[in-house]
Amino acid sequence: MKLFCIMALLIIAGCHGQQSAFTGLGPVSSRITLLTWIMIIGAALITLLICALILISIAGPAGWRHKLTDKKSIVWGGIVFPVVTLTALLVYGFLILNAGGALIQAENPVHISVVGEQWWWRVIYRYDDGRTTESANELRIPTGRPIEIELSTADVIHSFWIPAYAGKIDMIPGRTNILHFIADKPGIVTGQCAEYCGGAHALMSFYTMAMAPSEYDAWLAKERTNARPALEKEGEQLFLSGGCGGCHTVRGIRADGRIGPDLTHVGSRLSLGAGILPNTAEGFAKWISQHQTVKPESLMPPFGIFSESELQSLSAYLNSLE
Ligand code: HEC
Ligand SMILES: [Cu+2]
Repeated sequence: MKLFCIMALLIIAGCHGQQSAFTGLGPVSSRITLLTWIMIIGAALITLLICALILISIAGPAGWRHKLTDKKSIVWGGIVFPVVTLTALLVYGFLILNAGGALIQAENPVHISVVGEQWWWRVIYRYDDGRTTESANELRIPTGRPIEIELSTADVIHSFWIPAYAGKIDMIPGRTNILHFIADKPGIVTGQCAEYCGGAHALMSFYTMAMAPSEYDAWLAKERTNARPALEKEGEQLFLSGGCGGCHTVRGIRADGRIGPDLTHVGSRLSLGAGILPNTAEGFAKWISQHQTVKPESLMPPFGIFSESELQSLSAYLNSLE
């Protein structure tokens, strides 16, 4: 019993905060939360009713017991009631599945594509003029506007889930799935890959930051620009000579690799390694020297080639890419 209580407490504690479907920060997730409550409370009431009926059938007065075996009771209680309840829930569930889509028709949505990669997220902001800007492991969105996210994958099946805003949708090879939602107010929440996708699946997280529309526009304008000229010349040199540019893009310098995350403005992001390390100079140093320990199986090759001071300047350079 004690163990059960502890487990239950742990599970309930997991429901709180940044990564919870009960937070309901937008109209889509609020509807999902309402459906969840209807299911939980409904299931509890029906369970109580069944328990009462069992008790009556065992120890109730003879008249009541007789009534229970009535053909009428069986047809109404055993067939009509479950069919009507389950059909109503099914229809309601379909309406909720469609809730995001209905929101979008009203207004011109913000277009973002997210590509699942083992084990990080490629995020592409799409503009009306057809141009794009790439980022990674973080989604920034304006509040109050419908968001349309195109979900695809570069390798295996992943599942994109921001519980505070919407239900999860799989990223399936060869397909593009669409997710719609709205963020009601500014704030930061986390999301997670929700489909086992290999070794570092549990370490495939990301942040979502909802911003006031004017702040978002200013941020996006900055995100579109090239990397600022390096203050850390030595760090930039190490980045280029270390071969980092073969896999990473830093717009504005000779680094246009497409295998790993775009690092043009990596210093302004909220985390490193898909939600694994803090975005600080120490975080960068730790990522470069120990990513195979903090994120085992990560597809970035180990780099043991840098001396301590080289590691410092390389990290300072990356941290300055705001
Ligand atoms: C063979 C390709 C490859 C090379 C070369 C490479 N990386 Fe990476 N890098 C990756 C991949 C893939 C990831 C994503 C790993 C993950 O999160 O699972 C990554 C992630 C990162 C991140 C975290 C980015 C983020 O958005 O969180 C940083 C910082 C980084 N690399 C820096 C470097 C530096 C510095 C070098 C050169 C010393 C380098 N990388 C060389 C493939 C590479
Ligand atoms: Cu996964």
